[in-house]
Order: sequence, then C-alpha cells, then structure tokens
Amino acid sequence: MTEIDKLKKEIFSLNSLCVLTGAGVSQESGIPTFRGKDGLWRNYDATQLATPYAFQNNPKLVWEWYNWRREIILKAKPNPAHYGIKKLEEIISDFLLVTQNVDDLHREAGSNKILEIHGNIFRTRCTKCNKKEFEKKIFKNEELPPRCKNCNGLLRPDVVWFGEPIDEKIFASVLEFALKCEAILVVGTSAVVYPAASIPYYVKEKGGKVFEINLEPTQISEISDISIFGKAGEIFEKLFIL
Ligand code: BV8
Ligand code: ZN
Repeated sequence: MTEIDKLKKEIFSLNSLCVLTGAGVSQESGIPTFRGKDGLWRNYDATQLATPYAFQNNPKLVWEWYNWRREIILKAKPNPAHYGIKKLEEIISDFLLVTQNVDDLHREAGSNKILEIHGNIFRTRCTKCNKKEFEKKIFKNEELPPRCKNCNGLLRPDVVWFGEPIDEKIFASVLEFALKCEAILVVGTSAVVYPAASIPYYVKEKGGKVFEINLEPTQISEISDISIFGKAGEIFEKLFIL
C-alpha cells in the first residue's frame, strides 16, 4: 500500500481533523514562499519587513512589499491543494483549517471553517482609530502608505508581524480544537514559525495522529505518522482524483 493510500485510508476514517497550512500550499498558485529560493523581494527577507519596527522606520517600503504581494496574489488562483482541503471540510464532520497564509486563497477555494492566525493581506487596520477594512485591491504607488478615510491615521496591513502576538481568542480556539481532534494534517509549512508550529505537538501529545505533506522533511516529520513528500497540489489530486 503506498503512503498516499495509507493517508487516504486514515483520513476517510476520521470524525475530526485539523489542517494546518503554510506558504507551500499556495506555491503552485504562483505565490513565492517565505523561505524558498524565490522568497526574496529586493533582497529583503520576510523577517526584515514583516515587523512593527520595519513599519515604524519605513512604512512606505513595507507597504511597497505588501502591495507587490497583493498584485501577485490577485493574479493567483487556488490550486488543487486548496480545493482538496475544502473537500476535507465537506467530508469530515468535525473540521478546522488553521492557516498561516494571508493570501485569502483558502476562502476563495470555498473553505469556511477557517482561522487565519496571521491575518489577511487584503485587510487594513488604522493605527490610530483601529478601523478595519477588507478590499481585494492594489494601491497606486502615490497612495502608499495609505491613510484612513475615517481619521487620516496611517493604515497598516492587518496581519501578525514577527514579535506581535497572535490574537488570543483565535489561538485559544485553535488549541481547543487541537486538544480534541483525532488528527492534524500539516501541509506546506517549514514549521519554524511559532506559535503556529507548536500546534501539531499539542495534537501528538494527547494521542492524536500527525500527517504531513511537504516537498521535503521538516521538524514535524519526526513526529509524523505519515509524511508524503511531493507537491501538495499533485498529492491532493491523487488523494481525491480531483
Ligand atoms: C510571537 C504574516 C510573541 C505576515 C508571518 C527570535 C527572535 C524574534 C522572534 C522569535 C525568535 N524565536 C522565535 C520567535 C517568535 C517568532 C518566530 O517564530 N520566529 C521564527 C522566524 C523563528 N514568532 C513570532 O514573532 C510570532 N509572535 O511569537 O509573539 C508575543 C507574545 C505576547 C506578546 C508579544 C509577543 C508571530 C509570527 C507570525 C509572523 N507573521 N506572516 C505576512 O505574511 O506578511 S510569518 C510567515 O511565516 C507567514 O505567515 C508564513 O505562513 C509563516 C511560516 O512560513 P511557512 O508558511 O512555513 O513558509 P516557508 O516559506 O517557511 O515554508 C514553505 C514550506 O512549504 C517549506 O517547508 C517548503 O518545503 C514547502 N513547500 C513549498 N512548495 C510546496 C511545499 N510543500 C508542498 N507543496 C509545494 N508545492
Ligand atoms: Zn482611522
């Protein structure tokens, strides 16, 4: 029996499943991952730009990076991995998708039971009056950094930067589900960013199973019951013959 057949058998016998995704699930949609070779922008890496300090020092530069990402994401379409995860939500009664991605592609593929623990690139938050706005648009260069229509305060991307806490209500719901679900499927994450990377360990510790889909082994591989190495989109096509 191949690893994919084993995963198929395990997954279709579950009543509850958590799925944790990272940038790798959107790679086949043409979106650069953070730590892959295509992950740089003007020779910066995410950890230098996705921080409150970078934004304080140079809000225009940080917004140019986010606007550049918005442009790529708006041209991108969900791939079979996004649709396969949506299918899992349909067939497994107790289901939760936890994504580190801010690209909105899971929602575009139809996922509903989703928690975006690092926020969403198309939502802005005013640094002065806290007003949030969701709009799938690209700003014109002269609009950067954008200002609040309400109070003219500086707008920021409504995402979680390095050194910022995850929303505690959201993370509490994630942990509540992780502590009761039978298994977690980890797709396309290098599992180096915390606290997201700690979620599979909670599942494992209370006797749940851990399954992994990635191009290569990660830290999660050592606690995985099944690891499948390959492109997530292609693997989901084989899982569901999408
Ligand atoms: C917090 C949103 C505490 C923004 C992101 C030392 C110094 C400073 C901080 C720390 C430190 N050590 C630990 C920390 C904490 C830090 C952290 O973990 N840092 C890491 C880098 C060590 N974490 C934080 O700061 C978090 N907050 O700890 O707060 C706190 C508490 C109370 C009060 C105050 C503070 C916040 C972390 C969130 C950061 N925000 N993004 C944005 O997107 O712009 S992180 C960013 O990384 C993305 O969200 C991304 O999703 C996430 C994880 O990366 P991956 O998704 O895994 O992507 P990556 O490129 O790494 O890997 C892709 C994977 O896919 C690879 O494995 C590849 O093989 C695979 N792949 C590629 N193609 C495919 C594929 N797999 C399958 N198919 C394919 N086709
Ligand atoms: Zn405002």
